[in-house]
Order: sequence, then C-alpha cells, then structure tokens
Amino acid sequence: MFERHLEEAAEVLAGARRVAVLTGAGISAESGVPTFRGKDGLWRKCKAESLATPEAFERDPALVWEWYDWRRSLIAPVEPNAGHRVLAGWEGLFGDFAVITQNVDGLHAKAGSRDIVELHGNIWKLRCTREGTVEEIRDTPLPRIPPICPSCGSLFRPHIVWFGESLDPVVLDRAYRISETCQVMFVIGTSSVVQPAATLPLAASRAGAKIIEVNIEPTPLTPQADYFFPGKAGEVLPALDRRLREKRPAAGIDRLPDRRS
Ligand code: BV8
Repeated sequence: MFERHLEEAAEVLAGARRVAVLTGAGISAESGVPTFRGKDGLWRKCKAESLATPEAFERDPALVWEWYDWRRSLIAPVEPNAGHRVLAGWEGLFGDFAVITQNVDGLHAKAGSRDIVELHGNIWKLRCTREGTVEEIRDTPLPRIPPICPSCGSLFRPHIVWFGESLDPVVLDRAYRISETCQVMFVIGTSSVVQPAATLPLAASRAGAKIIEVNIEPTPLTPQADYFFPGKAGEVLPALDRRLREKRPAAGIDRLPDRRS
C-alpha cells in the first residue's frame, strides 16, 4: 500500500507545474533540532510557551534572550538533512516551487532552497525594538545578553513571531497566494495546530490542490490529506524523489501537460 501510494504520489507530482510545501519542526528533527510538542519537545522541557510571547520579553528580556541564545547555539552546528536537500533539489524541477516554513532555524536556506517564505521569522535575525531595523547576527553565544542595537542603544528582540503576535501581512499574503494557486501541497513535519499556518493546506485543498502529508504520526490535517505517508521526512522524501526522477522527462517542465487546464 505504502509503495503504491508512493508511486501514485510520484505520478501526481510528475504531472504538476505548481508545487508548494509547508514545513514544521519535524523536518528538522532528523538534523537534531528539538521539535516543540513532541515527547522531548521544547515546549515540554523549558516551559517554552511562557517564553515565546511579547509579555515574557516585556517582563524579562534577558531570560527570553538566554533561551534563544541557547537554541541558536543548538542550531548553529546543525546540518540540513536529506529531507531539506530533496526540497532544495525540487526547485529546478517545477515551474513554480516554494517552501513555506514555520521553522525559524534557517535550515532550508542552508540546504540550498532559495524561494522560502518564513512565516514565523528567523532565529538568526534580530530586530531593533525602537527602529524596527533587522540585522542578521550569527554569533553564538551572543556577545551580550540582552543584545543592544548599535545605532540607537535600544533592546534587540528576536525577529520571530511570538504567540499573540500577528504574522507579517505581506509574508502571510504571499503564503496564501502560493497555497491557493499550487496544484500539489506537501505538508511535512508539522502538528498542524498553530494558526494561521494550519489553514494554508485547507486553502490549498479548497482551491483544488492535492495534499500530500508526511509525518511520523497522524495530525488534525490527515483526514483532509489526499496522501498521508507515515514516516520520517528524511526517509519518505528521498523515496518519493527517486520515483519522481524516474518519471520526469529529461526535457524542461514546459513540455508537461498542465493538469489544471
Ligand atoms: C496570530 C515562534 C493573530 C516562536 C511560533 C486562530 C487564528 C489565529 C490565531 C490563533 C487561532 N487560534 C489560536 C491562535 C493563537 C496562536 C495559536 O495558533 N495557538 C495554537 C497553539 C492554538 N497563534 C498565534 O498566536 C499566531 N498569531 O495568529 O496573530 C492573533 C493575534 C492575537 C490573538 C489571536 C490571533 C502566531 C503563531 C506563531 C507562534 N510562533 N514560533 C519560536 O519558535 O521561538 S509557533 C511554533 O509552533 C514554531 O514556530 C513551530 O514551527 C510552530 C508549529 O509547530 P510545528 O512546527 O508543527 O512543531 P511541533 O513540534 O508542534 O510538531 C512537529 C511535528 O513533526 C509533529 O507532528 C511530529 O509528529 C512531526 N515529526 C517529528 N519528527 C518528524 C516528524 N515528521 C516527519 N519526520 C520526522 N522526522
């Protein structure tokens, strides 16, 4: 059954020109980055839900920065895994291909993906609380906690969307446009509970896209998915990639029938 579904999903992919991917913490798990809600997830270990909020930062910026500095030091030496690399390789295979990620670890870019929509920001970027300017600072550990904006002396905050904060409307609008125009949407390694990210696959499905979910366990999205592959992203994606490349004509994508026409 699994093999047959892989075959079918590869067939769907081979005939698609507009493909989107939504990823969550699960795609980085095999690189050693802790997820949020798993048994050894971040939210469990260090009361993360009380740290990733504007109220926590208001109350104790140093504590919040210690947590992010610790996560940055965890992520700094980490390499992308086979799942990230397959997605980076698919950029050249389809007319339109974009990765929409909830992750802040920067591993899709490190794997070579270029068209990335970071819904929740990026742990390597710091934003001045006064000027709103954003800088990428990769020092781990940070030279001082909490970090200070060199131009105005105000506090830097992580350039990350916390709970209770709205996503950047421009970023969210692009994510919806990609979701509502793709023919296939992969949903990989997300518990599909965080809003508004979790609505993107539903928007894609309503617009007629095939939904292909990859997760080690079912999620609230699974009943709506056209295909659910129970397994690790770093194993399922390479298996799908092998089948897809057997089907994809050597010629460019323009000779493929556009299934939606
Ligand atoms: C907002 C940054 C407007 C922090 C994060 C309805 C509409 C709008 C908002 C809400 C709503 N209902 C509730 C809300 C509020 C809230 C929300 O969604 N709460 C949830 C928990 C119910 N949403 C917000 O506050 C958002 N803001 O909507 O603004 C607004 C404003 C005020 C009031 C209302 C609305 C902002 C959300 C962004 C929050 N910031 N991160 C940081 O990282 O430090 S979210 C956080 O969770 C991470 O970014 C993470 O990416 C995200 C989602 O988690 P997942 O990525 O799915 O990770 P998780 O651990 O949960 O799951 C991992 C999955 O991988 C599992 O399924 C596991 O089985 C699987 N897996 C593990 N290993 C593998 C694997 N799969 C494959 N292979 C493997 N090897």
